[in-house]
Order: sequence, then structure tokens, then C-alpha cells
Amino acid sequence: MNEKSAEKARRALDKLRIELPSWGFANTGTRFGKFIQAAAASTIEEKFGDAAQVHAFTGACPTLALHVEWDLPQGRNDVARVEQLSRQSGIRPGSINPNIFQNQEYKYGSIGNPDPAVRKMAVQHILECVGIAEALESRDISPWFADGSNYPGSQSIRHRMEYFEEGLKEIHRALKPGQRLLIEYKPFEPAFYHTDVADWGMAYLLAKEAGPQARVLVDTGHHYQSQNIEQIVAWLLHREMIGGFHFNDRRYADDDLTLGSIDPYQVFRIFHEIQMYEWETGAGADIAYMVDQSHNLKGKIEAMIQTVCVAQELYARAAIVDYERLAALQQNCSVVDAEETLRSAFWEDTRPIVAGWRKAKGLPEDPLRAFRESGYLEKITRERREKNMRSSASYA
Ligand code: LRH
Ligand code: MN
Repeated sequence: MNEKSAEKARRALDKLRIELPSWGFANTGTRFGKFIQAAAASTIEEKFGDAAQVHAFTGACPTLALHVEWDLPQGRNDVARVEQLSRQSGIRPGSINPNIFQNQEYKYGSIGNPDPAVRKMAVQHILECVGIAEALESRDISPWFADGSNYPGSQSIRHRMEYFEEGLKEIHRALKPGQRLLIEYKPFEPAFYHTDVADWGMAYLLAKEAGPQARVLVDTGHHYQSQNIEQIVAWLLHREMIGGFHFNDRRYADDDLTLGSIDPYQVFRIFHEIQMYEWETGAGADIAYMVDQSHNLKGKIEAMIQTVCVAQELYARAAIVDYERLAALQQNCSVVDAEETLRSAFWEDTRPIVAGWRKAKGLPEDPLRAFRESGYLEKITRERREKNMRSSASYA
């Protein structure tokens, strides 16, 4: 790789920040159960501590996404505790994720529920999340709605749209200046006939309807197999309606596997669309890069370190694309040369550059190895084993 490209990669790495999900450090599973890890985090203290480890070894993830019911079960009353943990760990609270899918009342939906009392309850919870975000100086409130139905005819799809429009407008009215409402879409699961916010277009229209501080959140696992995700990203960039990503990887559905473990070229193509947009417009795309994974078999902290490293390597590859040349080749419809210009960047091994970037920042060149040699895992395993092994593994 020539020095010009290496410098472009280093500048891109200086910019890239990845937000980690608190729930990615906890024992999670599938509907067929979960395999308990003795070292997993189960308290907000442990989640901040583990996130601080990943940031200490990678230097790229200074914020932690919080899921309110799981991390702030007392709502606003837990804010002071979270602020204290943030000061202790050096990790800032990131996006605030409401939980409008777990409570029994949400059986037939949250803000899309035919029952106005349940809609009110869901909107109230999200309004409390807006308050928590303000108190924690977090910018983004990112609700995901499991709302939908399982059988044709069992719900009015159009009535539920109206409920969503009303609810999101009420929430948007409560946003403080600078705050953003990130609307996440998902085609199915847990609803298996229709999901109210099923794709980017529905999220886009609801965000536009809600107000100017609403954006769309793209979870890479929330797409049908044949969907062209980078084309969706290009649309949302073009319309300045993309707010953030939940990065993960999948072979089949919303598998929440580690980033780039199945299709690294997919992630590269997404980063390419963003960096070519930034090159062409000269404007930084205002995107929150977040991870949303559940590590059922891999060690939680190791999986996070892997994820951040892969994101850095792929983001650096997209940064070294010769955009001047590519734009000219696209204009001339030089198909093969344009493709080769993009692909040749993908085949560049950016790991030495990323390792050098870390070294220059006083970070370990190999974060995974440094973490393994740190003894942190052995320490938390001793501290947490007894508590974790007591927790239930079964689904039903
Ligand atoms: C839904 C989702 C959402 C989170 C949850 C943990 O599939 O992607 O972003 O709230 O996972
Ligand atoms: Mn998600």
C-alpha cells in the first residue's frame, strides 16, 4: 500500500468511533435456551467495566449503548448511578434504547396497540427515555418496535400506522434541541405475519412524519436475504435521513453474529457508500456507528474486540478507494475498471496499517492478544462465576 493510501486509512481510523451495546456483554441466548458464561456481565457496573476494557485495547469505542429496562430498571432514579459509573470507567453513556417489547402489556404491540392505555404506557416509557438521555447528555433515543401481528386479518395494519404516527409525533415534540429519534426497522420476529415498521421505507416515512430530529436506524441483520443494504444506505444518505447503524452479521435472518464473520464484503460496500458520499459532498455523514450483537458461544469481550478490529480494518479499506478515479470510471461506464478500483481496495490487507495506527496511539498492536495476556478474564471469571452459574439457562 502506498503512503498516500496509508495516510488516508490513518485519517479514517482517527474519525471512526464504534458504540458498544451493554447487552452484548450479558448472558443472552436464543429461544432454545442460553449457554451461561461464568465471566458474563449481569450488572450495569460490570457492563461499563467490560466496555472500558474493549476501549482500552482498541481506542475506538468510548460510548456504551444502554437498554433502559435492563440497565436502568429504576428509570430516572438510576441516572446518578450511571453517571458515576461513566466517570469511573471513562466510558460515556451512548444511545438510549427504550424497551417497548418485553412487558406483558405489549402482547399486541406498544405504540401500535389497539388499546389506547397500552399506547399511552409505551409513549410514556419512551418519553422517560428522552428525559434519561437529556440527563445523561446522550444524543440519541433509538426505539425498536416489535409491534405487528401473527395472522392475516388479526389486526388493522392501517389503524396501527395512525397510532404510530400519533405516538412518534408526541415523542418528537418532547425531544430537546440536538437530540435525535432513531427509528429502527425489522421485517419480522417476533411478529411473523406483519411488522408495523418492517423496512427502511416505512421507517423513513414515519421519521419524516414525526419531525426534523427523527432519522432511520439501519440494523444490518434486519433485511431479507436478497436486499441490497448499501443501496438503502445510499438512499438514506442522499436524503440525509440516516441516523445510525446496528452492526452485526448473519447467514440467514437476524442472527446477530459478529461483524464481518459471514460477509465482510457487505460491510465494506456499506462503508464505501458512506465514504464516497463524504468524499463527493465534503460533508461528514452524521452517523452513529453502533454494534448490536448477542454472543451466544463466543466470549463476550473477545467477540467485541474482534468486532471493533474488523470494523476498523474494513473502514480503512473503504478509505483507500481511489474515489477520484472511481467517479470518472463510473461516469464513463467503465464497468470492469470501476469494479476493479473498488475491489482492489477490498483486497488490501489493512491490518498492518491499523496495527501501526494503534502503536502510534500507545495502544497494543494486537488488542485480542493483549486482552488475553491482561488477566482481566480470569479475574472476572473468579468474581462472577458463582452468581452467573446460579442463573437459569432454560427458555421455557
Ligand atoms: C431487535 C434489536 C434491537 C434491540 C434488540 C436487542 O432485533 O436489533 O435493536 O433492541 O435487538
Ligand atoms: Mn438492533
